[in-house]
Amino acid sequence: MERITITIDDDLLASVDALVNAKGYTSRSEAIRDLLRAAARAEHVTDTDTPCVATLTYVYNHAQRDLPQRLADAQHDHHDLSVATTHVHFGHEDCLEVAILRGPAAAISAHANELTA
Ligand code: NI
Repeated sequence: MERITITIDDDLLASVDALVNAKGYTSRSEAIRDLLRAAARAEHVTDTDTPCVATLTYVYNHAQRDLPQRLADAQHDHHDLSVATTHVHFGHEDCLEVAILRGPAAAISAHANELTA
């Protein structure tokens, strides 16, 4: 194992310490190693054609011009990835949707990025 030095601002360091306490890590190093492993794993998985299932949850304002139509168009363009979508009228203008997706990891990741952009 190598020792490295990183520079981090006070607010972010406070978040790391809160995480250490909440999850019971024995040190900041252990918490940061875990976070880096998870990030590396996620990056690796989304870069492949590994078959996967995913849920994507997002909230949007249905009164925003073109947005509901653009979302529906994106979903129809990738109907092959879509298992089901649940729509909840979350407020007077806000809608919450949970999309259940299935397909190659890279395609799902790209579609999720498109939906949430
Ligand atoms: Ni709605």
